[in-house]
Amino acid sequence: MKIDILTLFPDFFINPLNESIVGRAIDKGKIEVETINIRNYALNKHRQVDDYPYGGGSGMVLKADVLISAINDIKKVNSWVIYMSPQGKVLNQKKVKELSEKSHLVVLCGHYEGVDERALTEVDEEISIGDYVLTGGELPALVLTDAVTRLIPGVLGDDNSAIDESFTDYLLEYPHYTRPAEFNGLKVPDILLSGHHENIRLFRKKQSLLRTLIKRPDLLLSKEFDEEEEKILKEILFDREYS
Ligand code: 4HQ
Repeated sequence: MKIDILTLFPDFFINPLNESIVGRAIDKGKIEVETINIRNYALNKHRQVDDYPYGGGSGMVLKADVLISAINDIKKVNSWVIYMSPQGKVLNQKKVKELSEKSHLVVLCGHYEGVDERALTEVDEEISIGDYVLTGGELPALVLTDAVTRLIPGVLGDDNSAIDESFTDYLLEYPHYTRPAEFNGLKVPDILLSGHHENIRLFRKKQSLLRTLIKRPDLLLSKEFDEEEEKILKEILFDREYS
């Protein structure tokens, strides 16, 4: 997987991409990330990338000719061009999975008031990271890069099935504990100390379902339940344990 990020602020990406899991994925060659300065594609002698909006108003608009020559220079036959924008579909784990299966992503980061609408003729998809307004598309591009990177085979572990997808998608994580077994009178649930792996797995799944029901019931609208999850939900609903 290669991710090309088109931005006016390439320096924005230096530290975040060299830290932790994404940094290691780049070092191990699992993913390649390149930042490309939009200004490299400025056409006129002033190296101008933006201009005043027709019709008036505040802020500057990134020029369509500059953006289109940048995108066309970078994109190949199998590229998927994304524009980070609050007008896009809000990113979720299903979309992240879909994007992680592409071979080349081109991510356009807008700034100021945004981009000349005509630049979107070269964009395959607009994606938002949430319903709030940022100063630019750089943080959204980093969010997308991070979420996609962890799904690339070999990034989190040797076996990507270790990230049990049907389980993790649209369910909150179960509670985690580490030593000591008792702290300020608060005990780690006995079952986690039992060594009974199947019971532990079911306990965690039930905790995930319960937490999602209570804290983020909206997530369950996007979720497909497997048989085991339906069984656990019935146990919860009827306060009963089936054997
Ligand atoms: N912006 N999700 C305005 C965002 C944003 C978001 C990016 C601000 C684009 C021009 N992008 N620029 N939320 O707020 O993706």
